[in-house]
Amino acid sequence: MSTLPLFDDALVQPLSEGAAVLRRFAAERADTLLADLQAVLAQAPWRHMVTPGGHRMSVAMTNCGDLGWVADSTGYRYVRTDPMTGRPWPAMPLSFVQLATDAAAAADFGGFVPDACLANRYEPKAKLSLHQDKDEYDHGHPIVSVSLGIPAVFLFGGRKRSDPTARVVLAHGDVVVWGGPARLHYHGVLPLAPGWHPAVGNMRVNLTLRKAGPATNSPADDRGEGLRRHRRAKADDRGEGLRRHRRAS
Ligand code: MD3
Ligand code: FE
Repeated sequence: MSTLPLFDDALVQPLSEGAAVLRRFAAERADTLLADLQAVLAQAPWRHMVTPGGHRMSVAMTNCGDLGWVADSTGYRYVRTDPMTGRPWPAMPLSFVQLATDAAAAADFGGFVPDACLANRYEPKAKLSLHQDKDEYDHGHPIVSVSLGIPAVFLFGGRKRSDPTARVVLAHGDVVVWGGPARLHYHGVLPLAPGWHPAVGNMRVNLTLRKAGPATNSPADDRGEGLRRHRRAKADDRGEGLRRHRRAS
């Protein structure tokens, strides 16, 4: 007996092994996601973080969930408390969790449950330089990204900064899932062109849903510490600082 597909295959565009664009996957949920984001912003407003190199990021950011990504003079990391308010990050809205789990499943990553959402706000000219996402505890989990508002040109490279990059336009409601071999690929966003979207105005918002921390309250905690130690040893073997490749300028 046949089953209905969860998502139209024609709207799935593979980018590389482990990475797929799900065109308009979040379109019908966009208004709910945006309303839930407004509630997050009331507790944890947009802010421009400053990199360890002293550069103010052109993209404004905030977080929700158990862990939030921050940049400051000492580096890049996930923390439980918003440094701006001293309070825990707002809870992750159920609409975000549901979207992440559904999109990951449609891209064949079943059982994905995010514990962190980094929200990015692009105003015209804002950009994100080529970087890898390496601050999460276990790179075995995928990242789900949701684009809302005016379109942006996304750059998708390879495992080395010098690898060639493909350009992909990401529009309102598009979802991208990055896992497997694509998880550590370099990527970035070109400076945003001016535009207008009826639901979002003159900006682009990107939600990145992540599993940033170790599994908790389970024997997997022990496995997790073993994994962390293993990775540290590997990085030492390569004589490579953990943060060396991350978000340079
Ligand atoms: C490819 N954000 O927040 S989302 C980021 O559009 C980030 O705001 C971009 O890069 C944005 O770190 C791109 C797409 C994305 C997220 C994670 C990835 C692409 C990725 C991890 C590995 C490879
Ligand atoms: Fe990234």
